[in-house]
Amino acid sequence: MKTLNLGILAHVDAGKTSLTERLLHNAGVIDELGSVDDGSTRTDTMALERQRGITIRSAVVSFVVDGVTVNLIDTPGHPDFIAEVERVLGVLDGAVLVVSAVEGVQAQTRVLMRTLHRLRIPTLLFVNKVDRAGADPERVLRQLAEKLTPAVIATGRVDAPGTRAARCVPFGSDDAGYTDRLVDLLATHDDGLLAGYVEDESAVTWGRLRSVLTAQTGRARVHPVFAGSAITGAGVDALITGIADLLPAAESDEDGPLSGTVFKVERGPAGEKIAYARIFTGMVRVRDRVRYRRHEAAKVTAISVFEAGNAVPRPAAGAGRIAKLWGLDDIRIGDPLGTPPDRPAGRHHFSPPTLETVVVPCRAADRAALHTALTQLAEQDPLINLRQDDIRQEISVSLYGEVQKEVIRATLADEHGVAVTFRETTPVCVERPVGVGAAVEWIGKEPNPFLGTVGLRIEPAPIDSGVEFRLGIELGSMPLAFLKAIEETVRETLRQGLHGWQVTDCRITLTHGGYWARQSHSHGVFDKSMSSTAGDFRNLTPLVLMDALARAGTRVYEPMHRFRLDVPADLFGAVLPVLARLDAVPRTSTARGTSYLVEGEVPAVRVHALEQRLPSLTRGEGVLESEFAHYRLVRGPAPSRTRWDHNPLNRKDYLLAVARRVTARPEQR
Ligand SMILES: Nc1nc2c(ncn2[C@@H]2O[C@H](COP(=O)(O)OP(=O)(O)OP(=O)(O)O)[C@@H](O)[C@H]2O)c(=O)[nH]1
Ligand SMILES: [Mg+2]
Repeated sequence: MKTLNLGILAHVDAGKTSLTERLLHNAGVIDELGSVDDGSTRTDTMALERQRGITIRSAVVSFVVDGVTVNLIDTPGHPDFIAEVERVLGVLDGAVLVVSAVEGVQAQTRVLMRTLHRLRIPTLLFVNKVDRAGADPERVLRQLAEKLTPAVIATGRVDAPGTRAARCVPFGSDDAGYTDRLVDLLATHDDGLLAGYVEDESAVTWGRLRSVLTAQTGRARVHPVFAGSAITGAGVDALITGIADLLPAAESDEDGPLSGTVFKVERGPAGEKIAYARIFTGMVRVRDRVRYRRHEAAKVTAISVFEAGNAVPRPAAGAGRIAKLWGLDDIRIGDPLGTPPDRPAGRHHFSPPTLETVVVPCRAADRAALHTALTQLAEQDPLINLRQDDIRQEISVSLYGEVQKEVIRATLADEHGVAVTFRETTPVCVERPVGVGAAVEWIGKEPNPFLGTVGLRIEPAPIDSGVEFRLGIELGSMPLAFLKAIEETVRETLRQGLHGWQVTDCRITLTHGGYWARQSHSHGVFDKSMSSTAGDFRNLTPLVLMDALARAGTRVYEPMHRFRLDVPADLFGAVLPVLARLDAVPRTSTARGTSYLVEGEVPAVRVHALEQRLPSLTRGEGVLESEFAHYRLVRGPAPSRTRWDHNPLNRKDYLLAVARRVTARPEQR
């Protein structure tokens, strides 16, 4: 049987979970419709999700339509949980992007569509909530074309929108307006179609149009738009038909070598680790030994596969499937199984968390328990990026926002019995090199205590280009293991620059490399004191790199959000001084009827304060949307982050020696 792995994505509250529930119901998987408002849906299963009525973790359920098993992945819409969406993107065959017929295109809708587009994931759009007062599907359709992509086409019309009686009527082959619009859209990527249609309309059959629509949807060139209501069920059958007809099921080569990706990790009732993996090719069987990361092959002890509703135990899972795997104890999110799939895993599609905070146990005795609990949370959510400061005995986590903080607090209390508070949220800054800096240490020369020669040059690279590592020496001039050790260590070292922040947007060139070949005494025993090892390069590289970085100098940049703020016109004057106090910079303000739309930038760390001030400031009418935009140079003294140093002694002595040399030769700075 074919499988289609389908993501349901949207801005928060657009109705993803309600739609998932409705799809399961209409597909005959569940008899009774659960509701988000009662906390009874199949996919919001965490206590916190049920209490708060928002999705926090992605969840998988499935149904069968026209002989295709559809694995539905319901994702969270709140921007604090965007990491959950990120992990899912790499395993999808298609997506449904949900947009509310009342609110229309929202900040996260744009972010998600951009990403789906970039990844070429075939996507249908669903205009939900047509039954709600204020629903205006026509307006939303125009917005989709203006704000998301012109390559959209409505597949039907909505009668009586904004009422419980709202109905969706699909366009048929007899609707000339629809066929004209289809031809117009599809001809952009299919010259033959337009020529044929111009010559003889009747030659282009309905069947041909449908098949071109399917092909172009499958290549993510066009996006058919459906409309309906997850609550009344209007339009949902048409959506199910669209999913089955228009989205491409997974190619399933079960005979090839095993290749898969882990996109979710959870703990079972007995604390056992369960990995959710999408299998791209081959097959995984119970008792198979599978390879992931650099790890020795580990044994799969049990498998469940999603079939007609829930996950059911099976002896094997083949290509195309999503499988739950037991037994892979140290598996992590993003790990490839077997041969890494073509799709790049672990790449970031959204911006990383821009905030961080120190987690403080209420009882000092809970410190160890807190560490264990946070380590488990980090398995499920690696982007929280746990960091431990051994000197201050503090643990800090990275965050997208305050809601995530609250979820962490509640999870620690409910699931681990650890009560915590948080220090003030601070921004996660980055450092960029100012100029070019180079340094080299020679083997056998003071103060280099290691058996290796390493020379590195660091220079600024374009914004958003990340870290590029280049070889300035011949590839064959050093053993590959040493080169790899140097590159890995360079990337690791750059996680903490001169001020303790990740160094980015730079190019590092290995300018010198040297080693002493494996030496043996006459009796053939390996002599460590005369032979270079990868360890020498791992130890030496940070020293040389920090030396080069000190010469280049760095500047610290803080994360900034782009915001759109809709405020009642009469309160516009009162809002501006508040924006100024929060260090927000309004760039444009446009009058729109009875309201003003202010757009500008605000430091990421101030977004929450702005959100909190808004209701009282605007009689509850203000609407704020914000998303990460870029990093801005910090004015005034650069904030420093405590260095979490793995090898403080070595590095400190060395850096002191370097510092003395650098100050003695100021012309090199
Ligand atoms: N009237 C109406 N209300 C809806 C519809 N779909 C969802 N809702 C309501 O909208 C609210 C949010 O619905 P959810 O299904 O939780 O939305 P979501 O997109 O899953 O939200 P997050 O996962 O938190 O991003 C709930 O109160 C639903 O009852 C709809 O079609 N019509
Ligand atoms: Mg939800």
